[in-house]
Amino acid sequence: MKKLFPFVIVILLNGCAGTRQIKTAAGSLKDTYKKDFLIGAAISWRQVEEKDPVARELVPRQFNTVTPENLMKEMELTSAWGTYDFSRADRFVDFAKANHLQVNGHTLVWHSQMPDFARRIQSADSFRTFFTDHIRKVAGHYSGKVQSWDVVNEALNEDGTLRSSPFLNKLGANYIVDAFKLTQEVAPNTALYYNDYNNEQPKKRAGCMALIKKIQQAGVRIDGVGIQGHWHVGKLPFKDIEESILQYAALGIKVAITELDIEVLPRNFTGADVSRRMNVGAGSDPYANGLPETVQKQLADDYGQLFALLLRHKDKISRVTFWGVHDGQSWLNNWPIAGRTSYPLLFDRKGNPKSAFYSVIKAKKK
Ligand code: 9MR
Repeated sequence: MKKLFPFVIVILLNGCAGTRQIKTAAGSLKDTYKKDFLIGAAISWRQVEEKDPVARELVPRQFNTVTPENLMKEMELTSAWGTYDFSRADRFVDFAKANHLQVNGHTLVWHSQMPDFARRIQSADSFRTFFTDHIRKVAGHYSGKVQSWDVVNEALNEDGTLRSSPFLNKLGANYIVDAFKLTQEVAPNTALYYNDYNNEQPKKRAGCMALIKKIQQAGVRIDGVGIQGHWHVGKLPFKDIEESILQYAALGIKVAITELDIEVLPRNFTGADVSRRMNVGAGSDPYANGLPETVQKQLADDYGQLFALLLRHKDKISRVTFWGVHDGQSWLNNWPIAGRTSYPLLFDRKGNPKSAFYSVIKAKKK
């Protein structure tokens, strides 16, 4: 009987309450990785409002940090010069506090999702006023309430040069240093990150390293770099990821995986440039009726291998955040083609753990 004891408990629990108890028996990500790094998820307004019952159950149990998927972006906070509405973002912060979750602010400076009025500003002086006021206002408002900020998001091209944007074009190449300096002044106790996709790739990584060094040489604080981690099943660049962790950490900063998901649907390019789209074609939504076992397994293997790699470098990693709580919420259902059925995360649409979830748990136990 002694030997059978744990099995009996699991069977009893399963018998009593169906799938809910299977999840409990499977363990939790945040507890499994509690000595290694934070485990997070991006959450939506609907989830903050607690209208997504699957997320309501999973978020407090599985994660210890959250990122607002959209709620703190420029366009969400201000739509007219000098006017700010923090009500929804504040509700997000309250939700995090009530559920004992840390918060990563996302994001202060991004060329996408800018309010129309800011896009229309012609003069460089006025644009600088908008830029300065925005950072002071937003980072100041959340000082002491968010543990980290993605200060600048996606400022680099694939070849490592600076991306053409209203920020670069109106403020010049030093705007990134300025952004970190302004944030540091109003949020002295918040960890400051530069965040991008594909910055594990050698050319973009070199540009990212140069950017980080430039900030440091200006005597301005930068605490970490975010590698977003929008990867594709069967094609994870493990070698580049490992090399990047080592190189970034050698600059004296932490590395976070900030927007992790693994796409299983066909796409003819990599990365996460939201302005890129693909046309609907034959076979562009192949798994509308379910994910084949072979792909499910490949997804699980990729996730397992990735977490094993991250664990080897846990001293350099601060956080791993998934870009969504469950498959039903993922942006990949609507990008780069709207209305597809994607399966990039660890929990399915009903909140049940997938094979990939068990691989991530097992990676720790090995
Ligand atoms: O997941 C976000 C989606 O809901 C938005 O429509 C989209 C457009 O701005 O942004 C998505 O999040 C992006 C993140 O803010 C920055 N890196 C790429 C992410 C996926 O596009």
